[in-house]
Amino acid sequence: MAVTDHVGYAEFMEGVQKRNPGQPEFVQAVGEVAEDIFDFIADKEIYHEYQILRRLVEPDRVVSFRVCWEDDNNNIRVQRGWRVQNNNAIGPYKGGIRFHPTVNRSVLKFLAFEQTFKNSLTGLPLGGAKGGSNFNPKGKSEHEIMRFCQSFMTELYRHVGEDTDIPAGDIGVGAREIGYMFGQYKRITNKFSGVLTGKGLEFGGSRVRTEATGYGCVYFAQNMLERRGQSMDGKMCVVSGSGNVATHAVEKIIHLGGKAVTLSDSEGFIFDRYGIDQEKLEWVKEHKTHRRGRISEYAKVFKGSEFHAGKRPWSVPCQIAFPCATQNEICGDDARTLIGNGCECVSEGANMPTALKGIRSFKDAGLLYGPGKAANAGGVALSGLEMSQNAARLSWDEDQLQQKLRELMQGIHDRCVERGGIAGSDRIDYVRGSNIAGFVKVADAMLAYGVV
Ligand code: NDP
Ligand code: 2IT
Repeated sequence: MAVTDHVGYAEFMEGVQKRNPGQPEFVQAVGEVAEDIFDFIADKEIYHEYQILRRLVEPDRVVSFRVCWEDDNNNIRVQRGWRVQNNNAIGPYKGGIRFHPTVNRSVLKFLAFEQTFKNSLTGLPLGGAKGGSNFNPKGKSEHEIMRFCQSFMTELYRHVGEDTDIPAGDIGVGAREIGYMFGQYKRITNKFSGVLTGKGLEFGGSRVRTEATGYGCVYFAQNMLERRGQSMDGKMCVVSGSGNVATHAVEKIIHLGGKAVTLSDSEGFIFDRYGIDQEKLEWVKEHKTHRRGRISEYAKVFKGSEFHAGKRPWSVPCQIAFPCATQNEICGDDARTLIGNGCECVSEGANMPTALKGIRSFKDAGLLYGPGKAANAGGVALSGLEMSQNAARLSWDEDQLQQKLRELMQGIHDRCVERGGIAGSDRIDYVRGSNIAGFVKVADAMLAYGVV
């Protein structure tokens, strides 16, 4: 094959911009990864020759479909659904489903792209995908949620399967929604298979899957700290979000002796000067998951806490920050505020919560900075273990799975260290480490397949 002219990073990104108009989140995610990959493959002609990066930024397919459902007042409602199957070089497509009004093609393409690197980094045989809908679950009745999930699966079922594509939860999709979708899949196909992960324990779900993302992202912080001879003990922690990832991050912070003082949702954040203990956390879980309440209520229930409407928690001084809500929730100014207040470590439970300017600030300040594709990979890793259990028709016990989660997070951390060393320093660039480690496995599998 002829030696190709190398396209530089700037020219490559210009092409990505041009081919993906109106998709800022996708372009942002590609830009962050491509910078490191260009550097890494500068002297590796084969990756250029086979256009590996150019192929990785073009999803294998994007399926877009209509989702019709009937609300409680018998109005016909129409939503848009998608499944973005980014890459299946190292395993079947795998990634969550998000129900949120901000969901669009750009958001799902960024998430599916990130997922490809994240899943590779886990060391498990999982490709990358993401799906979802612009459906807003807020304020919907139980039956409306059920009808929507069933209608969503009525189309999605033809694109997924236990060896093809295995969706799971994400924002707005938890155990309840997975149950409705699994029930509909089973009904349509007459198959009981591990087509979704995050299932209830009664029908093939795995222990520890619910906790895995939040716990994993605190383990990742702990791993980064331990490498510097430090621990979580006594550390002041600021957490955003109050959903699955945030609440389980707080739980693990408590287990490891840290002090979590904030939680948030789309309306603002609460600050609890006494710290969020297990009892208060149980209230939050019940309030957010079962009563679908707002986090502002926390300040009315617990003395010593206050609610800050319309604000994010990054102005609260802390040593460790755990962004666990959504993308781009830490902008450049927020990052500078965190650094100015003495923050030493950031571990991302959410996907791409830090904007590019924020990442640059964290790197320049030498923070221990664990990007989402590494720090929040515990969730999908446990999903991988749920798939293994389903395939074997077994269910592993709690202790075994808790131990496996710790090992998986340590493995992910160590792969970042292996690829992310900074010359002339003992510091690690976890962004570069995760991007390169995630890339190499996928790229080498793609080389083995030839031009497909
Ligand atoms: P949940 O739906 O359980 O919770 C989401 C939380 O984030 C809620 O508190 C929500 O507030 C808040 N939030 C969502 N969107 C916004 C927004 N646009 N602005 C401000 N706050 C917002 O989702 P998860 O906890 O599962 O997911 C949180 C993050 O973690 C996401 O980035 C997700 O992609 C990522 N993640 C999740 C994994 C999982 O296993 N669940 C695995 C890996 C990553 P409100 O209630 O007001 O909407
Ligand atoms: O972003 C993610 O990694 C998830 N939402 C979990 C995906 C999964 O398949 O468990």
